[in-house]
Amino acid sequence: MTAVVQKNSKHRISDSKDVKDGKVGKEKNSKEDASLDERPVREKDYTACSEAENKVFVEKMILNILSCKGLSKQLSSNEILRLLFLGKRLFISQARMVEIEAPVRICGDTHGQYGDLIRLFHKGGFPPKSNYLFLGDYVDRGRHSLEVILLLLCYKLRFERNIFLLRGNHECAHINFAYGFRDEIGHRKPRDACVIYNEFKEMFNVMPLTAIVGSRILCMHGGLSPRLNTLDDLRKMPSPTEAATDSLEMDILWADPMNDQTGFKPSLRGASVSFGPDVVSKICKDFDLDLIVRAHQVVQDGFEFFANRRLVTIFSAPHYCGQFDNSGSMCVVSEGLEVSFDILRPAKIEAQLPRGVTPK
Ligand SMILES: [Mn+2]
Repeated sequence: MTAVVQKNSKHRISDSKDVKDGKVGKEKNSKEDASLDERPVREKDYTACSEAENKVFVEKMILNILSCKGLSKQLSSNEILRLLFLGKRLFISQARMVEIEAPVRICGDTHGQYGDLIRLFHKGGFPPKSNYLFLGDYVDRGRHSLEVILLLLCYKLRFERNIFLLRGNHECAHINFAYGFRDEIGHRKPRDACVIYNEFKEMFNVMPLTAIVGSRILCMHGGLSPRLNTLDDLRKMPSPTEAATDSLEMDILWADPMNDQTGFKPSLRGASVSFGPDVVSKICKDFDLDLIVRAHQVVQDGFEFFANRRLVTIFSAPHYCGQFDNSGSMCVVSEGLEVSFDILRPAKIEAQLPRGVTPK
């Protein structure tokens, strides 16, 4: 695919090492007769773990999830809560707009399609062999949201400078309560569903919303906003945030490009805005950018350009929901900031499912 961006040497990863305290751990209802291993531990139990102990723990969780024998059996509630505690602590410590070096592979929506996530890694290389930036929407719709978000979280914890996870609009509680994730937790961890769901919500609220690759490629889940005036607006976005209506955060998570319009208009989704090609051109010029990469919409080939190749939509869930025959793709950004695409054709049968799930 054509190179659309140019080289820039000022690549830097700006993750702070400062780790602020997060908090996790709600006492279980005492009437529940949980075994010691299954009982969620208190915050002090997590914070007492050394970095070395956490590393061994995360490596074990990666192997457990990849073993595909069924996450409900492989990961206890306690282990999930410990991962969420570590994830929240890491996201709080990092910049609101993550600044990433190339090369990196940028992925769009995955939506609980765990088998397809594994196909993406088989194609692109499992972390840390390749660097990744995911643009959100890990949960809802598909049947294996827990595997998708927890595997990605484990990789983030183990290789924090090789994989970056942005938040999508489905990482918002009012959405994932209604579109599958809350129900999946309820079915698979019924006894601890409330506390697990609440900890996911708190972690999602502190995930970063934007990334910039090589100072030239701006990335987010949804799109642009009339409230966006400088890159510092993105660096200074509030955290935690529930991305309320009529806010910059909401537009970053929800907005869509729209042909045949100029400027911003209310979105046909009934939330946020849509924006014309002129908005993309102006932002690229004003912010000195070559390309905007976003996700959020199903596109037939897995990627689709807009605004004279100044914006591209990436979608990484092939055969979406079992109802579309779309391909998925990854946007491959080379060290010299050249852009190409790896395509996943829709598979009839979702590969490597952890449990006996009927083909979509
Ligand atoms: Mn979305």
